[in-house]
Parts: sequence; C-alpha cells; structure tokens
Amino acid sequence: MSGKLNIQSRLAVLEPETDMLIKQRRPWDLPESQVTDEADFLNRRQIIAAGGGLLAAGALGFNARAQTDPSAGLYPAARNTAYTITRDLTPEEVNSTYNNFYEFGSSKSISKASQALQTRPWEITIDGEVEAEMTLGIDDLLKKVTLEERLYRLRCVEAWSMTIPWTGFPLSKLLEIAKPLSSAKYVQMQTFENPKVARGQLAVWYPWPYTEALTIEEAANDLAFMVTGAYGKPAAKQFGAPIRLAVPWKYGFKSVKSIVRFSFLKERPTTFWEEINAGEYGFWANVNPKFDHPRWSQATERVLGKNERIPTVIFNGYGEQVADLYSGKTERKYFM
Ligand SMILES: Nc1nc2c(c(=O)[nH]1)N[C@H]1C(S)=C(S)[C@@H](COP(=O)(O)O)O[C@H]1N2
Ligand SMILES: [Mo]
Repeated sequence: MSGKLNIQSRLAVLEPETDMLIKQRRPWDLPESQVTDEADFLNRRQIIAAGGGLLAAGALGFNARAQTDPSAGLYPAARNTAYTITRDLTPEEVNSTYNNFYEFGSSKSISKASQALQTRPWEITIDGEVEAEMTLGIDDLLKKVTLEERLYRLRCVEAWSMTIPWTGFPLSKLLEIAKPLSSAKYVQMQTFENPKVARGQLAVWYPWPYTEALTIEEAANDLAFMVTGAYGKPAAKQFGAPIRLAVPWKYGFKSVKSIVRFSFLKERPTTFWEEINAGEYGFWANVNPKFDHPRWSQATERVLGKNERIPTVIFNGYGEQVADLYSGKTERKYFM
C-alpha cells in the first residue's frame, strides 16, 4: 500500500448491487421491524376509503407526519392525464424502503434514519441572477402553485427503475416566481446541510451539500417537476420532503432531494456527483441504453417490486418531450 490515500476506495458510490446482494435482501423482503413501520405509511386514501375518515385514521394510529404537516389538506391532487403511463406503479412500501439519500447513509435502507429530518419550518432561498433574491417558507410557496399528480418513471444510474405517482408543480412555475434575469443560464438546486440530523454528512469525503443543476431551457421544459407529494399525500422524508426535483429523462441522481436553495447562475456549476467522479456521473446524465456506464451496462434495468429486467429506452421514454433540448448533442458526454 502506498501512503497516498485512495479516496475512491473509501467512497460508497452509486453502483448496482451485486446479484449476491440482491438475493440476500430484496427490497420486498422486508424485515419484521420495517413491516411494522409500514403500517404508519398507510395511504390516506386507503384509510378514508376504509370508511371512517380522519377519525378512523386517528384510531388506527394515523402517522404523525400527516397530522402535523400543514400541507396535508392539499392531497390528493388531481391527476394530470397528460402524464399517465402504461407501466405498473411501484408499490409504495417498496419505494419507501429502497432509497438513495446519502445524507442518511450510503445503503438503500435509510427510510428510518431519514425520519429525523424536520421539514417544518422549511425556508427556501432563491438567489443569484434574479430580479430580486427572496426567501420563503415551503407553505408560502405551496400557496403560489397548483398541485397536480403525475405518474413518472425513475431510472437510476445503477440500472434499477420505478414508476411513481408524484404530486407537485412544474419547475417552470418556480421560474415564474423567481424571475431569473436573461444572464441566468443555469439553475442550481441545493439540499439542506445538517450533519447532526443527517449523519451521512459526517462523511467528510463527500462534497456536501448535495447539489444538482439544469440549464434554464431544461428547467423550463414542462417535464421538469418539483415534487412535494407522493402516493396521494405529502412526500415521505425518504423521498426528499418537503420538496425535491423529478427530471425523469435523466438518471435519478439529478433529481435532488430536500431542496433549500435555488441559485440562478451565469456559469455551469460542478454538481455533487460530478465532483466525486465526473467520468462516471456527469452533468447531463440523459438516459441512453447505448452508452454504458464505465463499469456496467445501461442496456436494461431491474424493475423494483417485480422480478423482471426490461430494456432501457433513450431519454427514459420521454424523447417526445425533451429530445429538442439536445438536437445535435449526440456524443457520449450528454448521456453520462
Ligand atoms: N439530496 C440527495 N438527493 C438525491 C440523492 C441523494 O443521495 N441525496 N440520491 C439521488 C439518487 S442516486 C436517486 S436514484 C434518487 C432516488 O430517489 P428515491 O429514493 O425517491 O427513489 O434520488 C436522488 N436525489
Ligand atoms: Mo440513482
């Protein structure tokens, strides 16, 4: 061993689990303790459908999140039928227990740890190349938008995928509120930073806080969605409550969670994963089965909650909506 520290060897990076690991513990083989937790995630609509409304929900030990979340009354929101898809939805209990959220650890089992995140009060700052910088609370922001439900795919760079009923509003609506100047070419989004709560942030070899960025044109595309809810209720903490991005034509790491800052910038910023390994997790990260990750194939994906592997499609199936953004941009770097 040389004296020089190999940072890469210490980093748990985004990569597929080995078949061995998948066999040992698949996301739907929940340990007993997590099954009990799942009772707390009972779908509000299911409870209401069960007949007793909130009273019955209380009697069932209805979860504290929905009781104290001031936005709970905004859900479920009407589904925007322009964004329905033919794939089956990923069961909520599968999605809720298989997450990437490195702030709470580098495994997929961060659902419990992430409950420590306090999502109220939650201030969001909009700064940089805008008419006027501002800070507003999440509930003030929610008053300025109309929530809708969209069924979106999510394709992780690790070659697994899900289909999720997100609730939120188009990122273009946030651009309207932020009023970026013509000098703003990129929007950078930053996750909270609080290592006391998010113990993963004690790992000093990651460049916290997590940031991601889009070009202004990408951000203005109607597909770019700010998620505040999922499965017909406020987003669970492991999904990136109270507000996260969903850009379903890009690998999942672009869809940054628990955002506290939107910065409008003249120059392209370096993103979290780009800083860790630009050759493996780039700025553009558009899904393309023809460009393999340096260490594995991107041709197919494992569908979470189902025992199947399906072909991956370019732009994750959203070419009609987004291909125009990349005309002439055919090189590998746009798909990394
Ligand atoms: N702040 C933050 N955002 C994040 C991540 C993260 O570790 N921290 N992981 C990303 C990755 S790699 C993926 S695949 C998706 C996972 O979202 P999900 O857990 O809701 O499926 O979140 C993305 N957003
Ligand atoms: Mo990912």
